[in-house]
Amino acid sequence: MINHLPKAELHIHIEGSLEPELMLTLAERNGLPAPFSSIQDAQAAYAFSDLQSFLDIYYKGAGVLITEQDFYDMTWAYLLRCRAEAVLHTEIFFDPQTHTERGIDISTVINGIDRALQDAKNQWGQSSHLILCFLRHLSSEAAMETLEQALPYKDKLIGVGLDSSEMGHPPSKFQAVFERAISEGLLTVAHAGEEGPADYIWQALDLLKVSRIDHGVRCIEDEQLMERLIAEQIPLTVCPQSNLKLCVVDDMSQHNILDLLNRGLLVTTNSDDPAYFGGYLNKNYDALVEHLNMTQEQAVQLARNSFTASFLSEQQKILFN
Ligand code: ES4
Ligand code: ZN
Repeated sequence: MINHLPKAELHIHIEGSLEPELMLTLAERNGLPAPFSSIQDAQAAYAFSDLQSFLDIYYKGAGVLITEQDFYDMTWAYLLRCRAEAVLHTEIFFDPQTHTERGIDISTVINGIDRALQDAKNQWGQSSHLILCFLRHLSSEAAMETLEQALPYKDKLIGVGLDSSEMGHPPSKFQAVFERAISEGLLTVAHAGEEGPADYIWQALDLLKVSRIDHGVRCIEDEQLMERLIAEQIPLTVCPQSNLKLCVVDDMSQHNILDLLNRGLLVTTNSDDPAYFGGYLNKNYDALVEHLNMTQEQAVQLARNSFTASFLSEQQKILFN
């Protein structure tokens, strides 16, 4: 039943949907050394101890993406998953700096992803938005430069976000960049409270003016913050399988997502980097049923929240609900 529930996905890094099989195909197509000698080797390497240990492998994997067609093929594979899993709407993150730092033009990245989104929309009505993420381990100047490079493609973007290594890179570092993005009419989100403290969630809200918090599970450590998130119905895009694989939680049975839901927070469930964390959106719903005894009603609430928390217009939300 849950697998067929109409859902939206609000936290998916498109580079994190690059499966080992396609990675090896693209490496060969581009005449590059394969990041792994086999699919089995790749899967064996996907044993992470924290966020950084994952990011090191994730950026290496993204190195096989060279041409516009590569970005198209990666995005297309994810969109086929959306169709198969009743993900009627998806808001996709991409990391341009992972590619521009390697000499790939931002137009190659955006045009490849966008062409796949348009084809899926035309072929089966797939709804989607695209969110440009800044890498927070790089400088705020580099983020500002990336924003400038992206502005000619502004019409293809709904907003900007902040991802990569959280500790030591607080939201405050990017306040000026986000102010500029907002002045250009872009919405804002940020990863906060995944590994970082609750204070980073406050900063994301107050300094970056975010509409949603990505992850945010450490909000539970700050009761005043909890009350604000409930009162203002600020969405959290929680990623259970990601939190397990990156050791944010020791065991899925200890995940706080249903506690947050029951307290009245607007929480959603998402796959984050499905090729690396062992599954797409339905796998994340299934894990909550298996390990947290999630009820049918709670699953329906999460699915409903995913549309409520989306950047669809109020009119579009009515059509989906
Ligand atoms: C990410 Cl799980 C996670 N956290 C922060 N940045 C990311 N980029 C891709 N996945
Ligand atoms: Zn993420």
